[in-house]
Amino acid sequence: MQKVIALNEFIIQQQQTDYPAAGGNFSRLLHHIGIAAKKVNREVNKAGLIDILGKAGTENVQGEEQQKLDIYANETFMAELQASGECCGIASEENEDLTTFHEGLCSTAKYIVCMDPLDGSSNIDVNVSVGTIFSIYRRKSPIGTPATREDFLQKGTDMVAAGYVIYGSSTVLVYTAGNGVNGFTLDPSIGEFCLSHPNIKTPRSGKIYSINEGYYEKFPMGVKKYIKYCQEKDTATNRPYTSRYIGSLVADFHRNMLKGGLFIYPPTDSHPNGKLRLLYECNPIAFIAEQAGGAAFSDSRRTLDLQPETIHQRVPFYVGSPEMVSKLQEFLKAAKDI
Ligand code: AHM
Ligand code: MG
Repeated sequence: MQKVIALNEFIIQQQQTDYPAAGGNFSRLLHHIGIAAKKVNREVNKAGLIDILGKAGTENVQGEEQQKLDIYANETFMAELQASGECCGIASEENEDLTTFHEGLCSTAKYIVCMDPLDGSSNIDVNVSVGTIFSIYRRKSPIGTPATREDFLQKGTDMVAAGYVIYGSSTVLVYTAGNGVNGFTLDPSIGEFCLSHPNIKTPRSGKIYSINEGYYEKFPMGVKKYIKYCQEKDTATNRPYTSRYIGSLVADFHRNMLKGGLFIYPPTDSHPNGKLRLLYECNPIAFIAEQAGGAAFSDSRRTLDLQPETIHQRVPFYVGSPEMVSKLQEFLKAAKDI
């Protein structure tokens, strides 16, 4: 029988080989993220059977309508992170302010977490895949004191780990701790995330471009020209490419990372700085992309090099196969967009 490696076992093994002196704090944090993911998965899977689908009748800090599952996922991840005793603060898409823990179990916690508990949740009512995105940083302020804004406004290059969970036809948890990317599929029969995608590497180029073309008229000229380039026939470069856009970042990125492709969310009329949030959407995805051999840019800058200014800051985002990212940048430069 093939040996199954469960997420917890994998984390402990990695800790022993990569960080033999570590005390297990980080492993415990990831373990609790896994528990929260299983709880959210359970609710996402029975959506439709119980009264958890649909709008909650409230808005989040960005004026976006909250779905009931957004609130459930937020509360579940917050509770598990606190219960781990390893998290001293959380920035969440669903919370206007930071949440900090510095007493009791969390008095020695050294990690802060930025998260989008349920990304793409406007798709949930129609059974489209949604996801959780998270990033983990070491706090800069002294342990035992309330975490500060500066603890959260760290550059992506300071990230300790990042991951996402995709609740799709199967549920997959993908994470990196800066030493490659690994994916674990939830086996519902034993309730464990099992290693299914070891050492993920993205193709250097691909045939998929992902962008909401409904906003075409308002895109920067370089993006418009790049889309036309994707659509032109040229056998030498495998064009025309295929357009695939789910409208759920985790699902779009996951597909492109495995198959080769480019995800683009440029500035638009309604979102002049781009729609996606730097701290808990772009940076974790950028870290995973780079660890898989891909690239991630926000206009001319490497996303991970940006200095965050606010918790809910939005940036343009181009992520995927490295040769496709470079090609898009050529078009942006030629059109003087960047
Ligand atoms: P959300 O965090 O409110 O769910 O919004 C983020 C989502 C991403 O998953 C997706 O890439 C994007 O919004 C889709 O936006 P649009 O509908 O403008 O194409
Ligand atoms: Mg989101």
